[in-house]
Amino acid sequence: VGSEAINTDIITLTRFVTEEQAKHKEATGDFTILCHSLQFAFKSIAYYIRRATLINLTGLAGSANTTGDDQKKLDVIGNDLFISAMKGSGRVRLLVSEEEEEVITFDQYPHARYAVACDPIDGSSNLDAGVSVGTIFAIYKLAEGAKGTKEDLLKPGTEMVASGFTMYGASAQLVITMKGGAVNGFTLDTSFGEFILTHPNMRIPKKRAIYSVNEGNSLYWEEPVKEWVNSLKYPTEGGKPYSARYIGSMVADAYRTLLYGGIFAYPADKKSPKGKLRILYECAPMAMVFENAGGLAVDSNMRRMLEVVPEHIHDRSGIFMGSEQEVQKVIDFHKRHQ
Ligand code: AHM
Ligand code: MG
Repeated sequence: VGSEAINTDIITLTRFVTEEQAKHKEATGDFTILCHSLQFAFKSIAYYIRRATLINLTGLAGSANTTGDDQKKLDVIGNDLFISAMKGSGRVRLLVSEEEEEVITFDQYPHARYAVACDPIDGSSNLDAGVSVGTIFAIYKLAEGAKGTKEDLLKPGTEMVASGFTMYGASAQLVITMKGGAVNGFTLDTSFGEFILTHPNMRIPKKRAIYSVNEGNSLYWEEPVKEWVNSLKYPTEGGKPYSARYIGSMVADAYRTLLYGGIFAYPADKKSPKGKLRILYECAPMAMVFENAGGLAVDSNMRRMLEVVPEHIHDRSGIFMGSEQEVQKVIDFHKRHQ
């Protein structure tokens, strides 16, 4: 290989965040440190997922989390790794995790300025089959004089300063975006132990004929949702029907949708009138990624997902997110029913 073929100017996540911070003269470096701890959580979770079948980490932990889901052993380990990384950063005051009923406060760091919401291992029902899962995170900056209680997190997604996810698939892919910024994708190079910028400025295609939804719930769907999905499957005037793709791990379905275009939906329905996915650590952070990549995200009332305010930390919502034109179709079907 000629030396010109080797990239010697590799952009790691740490370098990327450092360069971003340099653009803001008021920056203190706290966010860079927080990102460093986030990365460590992703790397260690990736490591245990990869080794799970070998070191007896498949199966249930024998407990259920706050929302009644059975916890997998890896749910517990992922949660512990994430909490410990956030605590260790010394920059996080508050942490909400899908696996913890109450908000966690790190009182040893009363001056820490960030609040984080996370789903440490989303899609964990897929774990034992070796299917991709992921970690989702949302980062909020506490207001000056904030009390450091859960009320500081019951805010609309528009208040987030950064969000993203890591998908543990054939490789670990980290997608991160900051308020008003671009979406950037990094791949974990396991030999370097570094996330490397491989997908700069990700833009979602404006449209694509792929839909991703658990159609097994269609019995419970509201009319507009039924009509919308039927229109994709039975197009008029000889159009081609859409392809269906549903992994059942939102992070993996979202990552594909971001790259290829299309739409991912988990609508509220007659059985789950508030939807299934949680606002703070599933819907809102994903919505920020999709919007910043040029897509759209709305709830089941066709409100902008980022403006939905959770009533409590584990509050749920319906969600439709993806390519602008695909989400617009859903909105149009709902308008006809008003
Ligand atoms: P989890 O947080 O308990 O893993 O649940 C969230 C997951 C999402 O990743 C996925 O999109 C959805 O639940 C799948 O739900 P269903 O099995 O109802 O289709
Ligand atoms: Mg989840």
